[in-house]
Amino acid sequence: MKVKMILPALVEARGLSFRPIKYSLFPPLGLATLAAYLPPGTQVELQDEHVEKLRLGDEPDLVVIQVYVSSARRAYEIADHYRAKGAHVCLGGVHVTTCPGEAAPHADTIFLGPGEETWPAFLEDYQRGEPKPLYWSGKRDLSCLPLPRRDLIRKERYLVPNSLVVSRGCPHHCSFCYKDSFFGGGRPYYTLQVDRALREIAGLPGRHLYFLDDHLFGNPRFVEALFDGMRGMSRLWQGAGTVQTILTQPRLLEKAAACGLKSLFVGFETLNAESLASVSKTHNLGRDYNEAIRRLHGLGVMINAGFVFGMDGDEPDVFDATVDWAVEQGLETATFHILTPYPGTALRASLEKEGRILTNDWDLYDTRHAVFQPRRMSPVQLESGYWRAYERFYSWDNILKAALTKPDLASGLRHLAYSGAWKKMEPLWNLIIKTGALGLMRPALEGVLNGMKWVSTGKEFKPLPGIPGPAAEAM
Ligand code: B12
Ligand code: SF4
Repeated sequence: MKVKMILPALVEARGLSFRPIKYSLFPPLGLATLAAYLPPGTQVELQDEHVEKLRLGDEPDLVVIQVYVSSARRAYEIADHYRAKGAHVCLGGVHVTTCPGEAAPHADTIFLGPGEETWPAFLEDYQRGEPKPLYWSGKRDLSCLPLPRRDLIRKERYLVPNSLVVSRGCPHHCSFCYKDSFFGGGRPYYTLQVDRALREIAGLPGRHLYFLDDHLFGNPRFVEALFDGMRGMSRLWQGAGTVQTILTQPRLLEKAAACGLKSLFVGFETLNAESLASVSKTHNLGRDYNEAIRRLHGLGVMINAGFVFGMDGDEPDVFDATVDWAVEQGLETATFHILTPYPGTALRASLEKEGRILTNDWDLYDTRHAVFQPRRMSPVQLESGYWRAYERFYSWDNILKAALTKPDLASGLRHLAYSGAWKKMEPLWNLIIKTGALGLMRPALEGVLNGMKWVSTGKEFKPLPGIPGPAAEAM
């Protein structure tokens, strides 16, 4: 059996605002996970259109396509192409789960929800010659999860090939998030077994890891055991957590830093309490954001702050106010989004009820476009404010100002290097990607994360004076 697995590129990939480095960060982990269930002897190829040109002249028996909202159009194009050639086409992923009626005409089989249960069930049916048109994941269990087929990933095309997930979903229920629509009708949050997670980590080469879990700290018992197991593995890692965890789980945070946490994505979303309440982000309400930042910085952990613009409490001054605060706080990087009512979310249901959805063109659902009518500004103000926020936050003036908030030279330099490299070296990144030398940049990334220290001697490594940081054994 010949199987072709495809992550189609989003429309932006062919546009002027495309940033190749953003799409050369992580490999298609979901597809690599599904590939691990294929029977021995299967001929399988995995292609990610963000980093390579698709070869569409082949004749696979089975085609597996992962569909995100902003790549749906392209995914359907590819699906139609292979169906016309007689392949059995399977579509799955977040967008298929939330818009099954739209996806079904382009597929022989669609999959709703995570694939760990439905995909092996389909494979059995397919091999018996009785594949069904739809599979829905009700049981959610990762106890038999095989290791992803990383051998199918072209590692040289990614800056961070060591991405992994040790849980699925999230215990919270923010109204704009994909989570409730994707995991609806079953367990909304569950984890791997600690031993299995540690086995996967131990098998990853190099030092750097990136946990793509929505909320790595969602199950404190699980994650504490994971961090204990990671101590002494000499890892440097990044991941995502909530303000609530940072403020209420100090021990967990210290353990995270002790086993190599270097930078955390934190969903601050907004400084405006009315806005937080309007999207049911209740676990952020009333929290002292400044204190959360002090704690992370105190442990030597850099922050990638997530902000969303366009919520109901937002006025036109929200962009400048957010950026000014982020710079004052010395946040290293920030990711701004325009609030986007993805299909299947509670946010979309309420905006639809109020007649505020402006377009259903999924190409524009990329968090860069205003696809709904904001309450206290115009869509044009929302889009231009979003771009201004990026421009201002990543101006050299503000990068420097934020770096100067750091208590010592080394962490100031780390801030400059990390922030500058991410947004100010675009042409250089493009060149590096074109020449296929992305892998060579990994030691540089590790060095910057590690406080501008490029050469480490494993357990003997001592933190530079003045850098508060993890225990030496974990560096
Ligand atoms: C890493 C990531 C990225 C990375 C790269 C993704 C990649 N190379 O795969 C980058 C940074 C490039 C990125 C970009 C964007 N992302 Co993104 N991203 C993620 C993130 C955090 C993790 C994805 C992941 O690896 N999950 C782990 C693996 C194991 O799970 P999985 O990929 O979902 O695969 C499982 C199932 O979906 C299913 N499955 C998937 N496909 C198929 C196919 C078949 C046949 C079957 C049976 C099953 C199946 O089985 C897999 C195993 O269970 C998710 C959030 C999340 N937790 O999913 C958001 C998420 C996917 N991103 C999202 C969005 C909106 C975007 C952007 C549009 C936004 C932006 N401005 O950045 C862009 C564009 C994406 C695009 N290409 O169209 C949304 C998608 C919403 C939607 N309704 O589609 C998500 C859900 C987050 C959110 N904001 O709500 N993203
Ligand atoms: S905390 Fe994050 S992942 Fe969890 S529901 Fe809210 S937005 Fe989604």
